[in-house]
Amino acid sequence: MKISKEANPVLSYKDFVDEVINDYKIAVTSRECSILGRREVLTGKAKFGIFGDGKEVPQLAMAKSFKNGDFRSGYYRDQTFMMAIGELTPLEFFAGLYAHTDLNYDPMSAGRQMGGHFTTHSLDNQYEWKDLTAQKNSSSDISPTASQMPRLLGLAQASKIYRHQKDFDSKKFSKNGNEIAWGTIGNASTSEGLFFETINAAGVLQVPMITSIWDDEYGISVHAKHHTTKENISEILKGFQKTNTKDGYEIMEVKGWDYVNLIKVYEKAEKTCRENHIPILIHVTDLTQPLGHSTSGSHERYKDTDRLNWEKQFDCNSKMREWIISNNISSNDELLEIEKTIKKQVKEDKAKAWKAIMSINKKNRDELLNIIQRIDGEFISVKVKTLIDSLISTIEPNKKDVISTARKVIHNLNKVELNTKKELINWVNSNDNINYSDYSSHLYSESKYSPLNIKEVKPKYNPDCKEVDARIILRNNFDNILETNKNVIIFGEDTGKIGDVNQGLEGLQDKYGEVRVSDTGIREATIIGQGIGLSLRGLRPIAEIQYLDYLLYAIQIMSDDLATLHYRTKGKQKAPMIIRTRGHRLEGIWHSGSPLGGIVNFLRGIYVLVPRNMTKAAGFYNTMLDSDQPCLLIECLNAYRVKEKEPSNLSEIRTPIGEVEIINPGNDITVVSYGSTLNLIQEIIHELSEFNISIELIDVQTLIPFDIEKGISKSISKTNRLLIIDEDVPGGGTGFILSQLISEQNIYNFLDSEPKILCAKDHRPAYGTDGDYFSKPSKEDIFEKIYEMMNEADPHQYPKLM
Ligand SMILES: Cc1ncc(C[n+]2csc(CCOP(=O)(O)OP(=O)(O)O)c2C)c(N)n1
Ligand SMILES: [Mg+2]
Repeated sequence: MKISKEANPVLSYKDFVDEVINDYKIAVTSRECSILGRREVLTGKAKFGIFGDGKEVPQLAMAKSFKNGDFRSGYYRDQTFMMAIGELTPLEFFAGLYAHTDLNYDPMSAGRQMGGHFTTHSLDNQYEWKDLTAQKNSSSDISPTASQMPRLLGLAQASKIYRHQKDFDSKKFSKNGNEIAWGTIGNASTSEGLFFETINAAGVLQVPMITSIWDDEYGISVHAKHHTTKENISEILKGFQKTNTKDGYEIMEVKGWDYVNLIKVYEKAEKTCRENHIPILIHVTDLTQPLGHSTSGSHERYKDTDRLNWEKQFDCNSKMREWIISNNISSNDELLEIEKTIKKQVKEDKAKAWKAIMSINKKNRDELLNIIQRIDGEFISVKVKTLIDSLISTIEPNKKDVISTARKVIHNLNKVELNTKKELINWVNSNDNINYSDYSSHLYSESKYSPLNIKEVKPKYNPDCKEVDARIILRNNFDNILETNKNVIIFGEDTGKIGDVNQGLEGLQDKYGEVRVSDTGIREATIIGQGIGLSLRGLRPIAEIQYLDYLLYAIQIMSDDLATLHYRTKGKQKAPMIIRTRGHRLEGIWHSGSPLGGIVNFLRGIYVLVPRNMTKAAGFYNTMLDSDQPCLLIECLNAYRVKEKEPSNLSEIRTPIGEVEIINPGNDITVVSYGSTLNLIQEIIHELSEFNISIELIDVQTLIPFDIEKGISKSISKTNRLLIIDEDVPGGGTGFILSQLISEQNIYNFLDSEPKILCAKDHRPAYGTDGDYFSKPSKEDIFEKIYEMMNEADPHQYPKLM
């Protein structure tokens, strides 16, 4: 047998034996990591473990066909694959298990993710793209089952785009679109909608995507009979099979312990997929879970004796071992020797990983004790002494033990003035910086491309400039973008042929072709997944979600995947996509929502931009495309046909991020709002002035990040009154704004009266003009609320209205 004909056309018998033995060593190493990893959790050194045992052999086969430039999007069982492609060592495996915060030890997430969540580094230390065609790539795993699927679609589609559209800048990302996106998923996770949505979309798009299903018949304790019709996922997906006349999938099935056939199947799949961009599904059956699902329980609770016995017999590593001996590739004694050596090596690596963490923690502890022990004895209370003794007796302290002791000691020295106490406080503060960097950095771009570094360019207007429907400004701006930024592609429902439902892209598919401006199926989660995957491979997608109300279908993947990506890789991957949507006030429950409270809270990690008009929106698109930060941009649904003046410098305008704008200066009340509601408020400013009320109206413009220069509190320091208005439910967007103003801008001292909020009713907005009027803040509501605040301030001049 030749293991890999393609890679090794003249493989000698010795090379063949070496390759098999090397594979076996990887399988044994991986298994040993699982066994020792489980023990580390059960003895309390690590918190949680979920390992790759029972799935080793198919991953060796997959790794053989995985080439430079390819991408994996998988899940927590793939440690053997990561070892086989040279991206995970046992030392790193244990460093991850112990949550080492140094990327040099845990390159997967610097301790931010639990073990079993793998990644490779796409960015160098300056946040520039590495040459992804010269390395094997894995997108960063996340825990929600099947959530690796949406981005897999985009990773695969990038190859198709690079192959067919040559003017994209593909140097670091693709060689003629030859790269495959490899997905892995557990059998039970195929029950998720995200799986089916992705499989269908990849079939439609015909992208180079190979999805392997690791089938061990269970999802934790739940058997396949509760998960999958006919208990067989490849059987029920047969309708997707390609025929002579219709595009579709190649579907393959193979036993997970059958080393030889696995290699053959993967080689065949690779060739078909890489050359012809045909999506492939490989159903790998007969897998086992020898150590149980995770460290949280044991599988003896739910598998019967027959099943447990079968799993022992069909353990893929044991079967591979049997095959090696029966084919005289090696002997039992030789294999025993190999296994012994590996066990010893893994044990040593485990010890090294632990020592690396402990040496930092012990150094911290010694530094702390050195300071505390210099505090004059008379100030050491019994309580403080107990704290110190407890820390000294903790043989293997974690960071928390050390810092929490330091802080408690400071609490107990509250009435004492001492130089050593100051030293102690300084020590804690300096650790705060380190701990911030270890646990809280990289939520947003920290590179030189951060949008916060991009300067505002204001729109200019010719003296004879005409007013146009605002959508024209947006369309002309997208035209400029597509013309000048070759890596931008725009897609969504009704985005291509008709140029979106509000014609902000009218005519642009004709001008730039179907690759650059395209229609998608109705599948919000995978529209976002496409965007994530494409941007992980250097494209600049603008993914359109037709209405803000339907963002809820996509919010899970935005929250779990996109929003955490840069953070969970500690800056080693980025997906600077733009999510374009339209929302706020129109008609009916599902076309006028403005659920910003949910959005801003779910999407920390993604900028949330809420332009009040299309000129502002155009400037935001331009700013964000100069940056490397993902964002959600919400256009006002009722503003496309409102007239706006068209700037003469459209392609140059840049709307600043994190800056509020005072759109009406005033003295009595600071009124804060955003999006469509602003226009209503603007419309009553004149009426208010007739009642001798002057409001300072502030457009927040960007909810995340929020008012970095603290413009709102400056305004409140002048007016001493605050009213926040939006059209979200109570406690939604307005709650977020108020909490920002209290915690970041300390507005309490500036206020002469209670801060007020005006927002929509608790329910979704009812349909029609009247539904809108009685569900959301109306002009009369706004007027009365403002007047009421003036009445409270000066009842004489502003007598009660009603
Ligand atoms: C959305 C979601 N629901 C539930 C879980 C908890 N969970 C983690 S793994 C798992 C079972 C997955 O089984 P399967 O896909 O067959 O993979 P296996 O562990 O068997 O390899 C469940 C229910 C989760 N991580 N995400
Ligand atoms: Mg399973």
